[in-house]
Amino acid sequence: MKKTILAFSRITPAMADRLREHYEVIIPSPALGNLNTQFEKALPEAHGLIGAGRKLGSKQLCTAERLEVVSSVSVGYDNYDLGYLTERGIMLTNTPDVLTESTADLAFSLILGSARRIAELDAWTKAGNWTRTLEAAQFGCDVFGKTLGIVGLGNIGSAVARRGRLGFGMNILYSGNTPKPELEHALDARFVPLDELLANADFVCLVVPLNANTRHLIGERELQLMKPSAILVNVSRGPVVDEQALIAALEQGRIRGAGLDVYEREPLSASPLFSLPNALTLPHIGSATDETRLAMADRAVENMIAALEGHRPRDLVNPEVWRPDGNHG
Ligand code: 8YV
Repeated sequence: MKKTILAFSRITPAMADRLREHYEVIIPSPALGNLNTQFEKALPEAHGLIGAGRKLGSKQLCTAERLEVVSSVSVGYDNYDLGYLTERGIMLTNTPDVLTESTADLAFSLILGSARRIAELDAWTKAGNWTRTLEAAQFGCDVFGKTLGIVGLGNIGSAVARRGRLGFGMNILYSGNTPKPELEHALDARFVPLDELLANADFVCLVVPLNANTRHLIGERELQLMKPSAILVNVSRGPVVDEQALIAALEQGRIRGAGLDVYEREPLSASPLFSLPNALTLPHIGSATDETRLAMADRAVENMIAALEGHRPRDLVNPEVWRPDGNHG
């Protein structure tokens, strides 16, 4: 009998077709009624779950008795209760590497977009305001040659550092768990404590995973440490920043601006951020390019097939559950 895969968010038709070559595939659809009800009804049948952007832990998965693998179409896996999955011997896979460059591109878009006030001035031009000379109060700030502080020098952080150093002649500071001597050598990057980074960077770019240590890593105290001329960029996860504290800092002009792709609650609606001209707000699009989403989809499907066929998936987040005899579930 074919194994069953249940999608817990939209998956592309190409992903569905590839999975259907081997498995029964259930994709909840708005045309068939409530999505949650469809998901919950199908859960006890599912050997594999695939998707992104949904919290999955003991509460959601207690009826998923046959579950062998959760294949997440994302690099971050803060939505999943890793301890619970591991305890149950359920594999969790993600899609690292393939979104590194597009997310670093987006971080740089936010750096440049905030520094040069791109969205604000685009709206100004389109509103027909360009009948008079731009005022000095509308000027941006330089990026070239400034100091870029990267919080979390993993794959994405390193890709941001490369852009900053090689493309924009920036001085690179970074903080995190461990120094990366190879990058220090290649990019002249300097490993410093977070407080030192905050006090010296013109741009602070957050690229850490969300976990108990990084939740509200940037709060009122940290924002106070930043230069009034500095810009905060977040392409990691919203809860890494205390959003209320950030809004207060932006309202009071305690920092120059913020370029945000992620928020404490997503999707973001009716936020004070919307009326702040010094906040650039994007709808979580770090990996949202045609090429990257395709690559993420392929990787997630490959991980799923490997796991269900008894091969070790390439991107296994919890290797301790791997049993070479393929005796999962
Ligand atoms: C994903 C992300 O695109 O990969 C991640 O961790 O944050 C995003 O780039 C999103 O989770 C939807 O797949």
